[in-house]
Amino acid sequence: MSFSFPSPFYAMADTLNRPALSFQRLTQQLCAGGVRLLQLRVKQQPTRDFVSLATAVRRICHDSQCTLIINDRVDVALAVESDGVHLGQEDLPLTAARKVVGGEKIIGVSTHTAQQALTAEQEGADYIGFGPLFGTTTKATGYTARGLEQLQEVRQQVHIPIVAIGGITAERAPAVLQAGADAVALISDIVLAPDIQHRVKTLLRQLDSPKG
Ligand code: 3NM
Repeated sequence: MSFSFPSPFYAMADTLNRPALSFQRLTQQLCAGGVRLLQLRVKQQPTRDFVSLATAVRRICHDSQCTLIINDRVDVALAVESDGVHLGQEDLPLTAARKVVGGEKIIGVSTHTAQQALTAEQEGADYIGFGPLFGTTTKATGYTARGLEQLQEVRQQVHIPIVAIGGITAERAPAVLQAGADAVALISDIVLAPDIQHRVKTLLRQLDSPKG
């Protein structure tokens, strides 16, 4: 069965090393703002800590009917019974990940070129990430900004849902959907906002009105 995003906002729970902000608190604020799809992006934590905070985040998401995707780690996704897992180009290859998690879990793959996008689709990804769409300092992707035109080209070539990522703001988000993305992922614009819940609501309003 083909997958579709439950929301055009794909939230990313990444605390960006803000010591005052825990993953749990961030997830609570995102869900309170109306998030229905969230990736837990944990990069520098021992596996035990990742599992323990993923368990807490899973509970919050479950209570808010929010789909939870775990970044990078198939084992953590299985352990906490998340809805899915998101893989980078350097992580477990898609076909291997599918063998491990079976057919039920959502698998998304980060892609940066049309070729990577096509490969991910052929190998059975449920959706792809495409980026960096604009300039970003949040992640050193090794790729220049792809821009809306490349997004449009990828949209013409793949049929699975696309979440665009990288340098997107609430104000720019409607144009990204118009260029063919099914969802937008934002980190710094949301996580660094003084009032995260309010910023989420602003974004969701922008995405609701076609012209932003
Ligand atoms: N992946 P911000 S860009 C996590 O291109 C991530 O695959 C990217 O953060 C990719 O919204 C990126 O702060 C960072 O720019 C997105």
